[in-house]
Amino acid sequence: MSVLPILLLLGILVAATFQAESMPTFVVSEMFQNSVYFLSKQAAKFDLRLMNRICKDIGGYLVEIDSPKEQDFLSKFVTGMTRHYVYTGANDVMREGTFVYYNSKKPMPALKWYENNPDNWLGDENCVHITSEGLNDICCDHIAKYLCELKVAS
Ligand SMILES: [Ca+2]
Ligand SMILES: [Ca+2]
Repeated sequence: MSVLPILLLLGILVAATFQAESMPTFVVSEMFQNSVYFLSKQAAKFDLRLMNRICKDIGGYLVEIDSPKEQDFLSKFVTGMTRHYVYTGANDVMREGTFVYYNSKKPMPALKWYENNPDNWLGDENCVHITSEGLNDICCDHIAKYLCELKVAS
């Protein structure tokens, strides 16, 4: 019996493992106030816990928008960068209609929503992505990109 098929299979397994463990890469924003933002280059099935973990691995957390100015900055940063949804850390998973940030658990302040949103469409929109015209609530598991926020010492 030839060992070639076994070697090929091993090669595929090694390649798949390498792929799964390779670090995601990011596009980095300019500094805004005391933060820089990392936009994931790869789109992947979103998961609040997993993406916040990845953000933590690089020293940050899933983005928490604290002011209309910060929203404006981020909306400009991601617009034109990608056709994918860009998730934030905001969600109303725990309590419908009450948006909080995943990492800090702090409530999301009053920010600009996209027209007629949040609408919890089909009763299943508990995560929040950035659009050029405001925030929109969507399902938590789209294939999408996400933003990490890293605090920079002032
Ligand atoms: Ca909701
Ligand atoms: Ca919506």
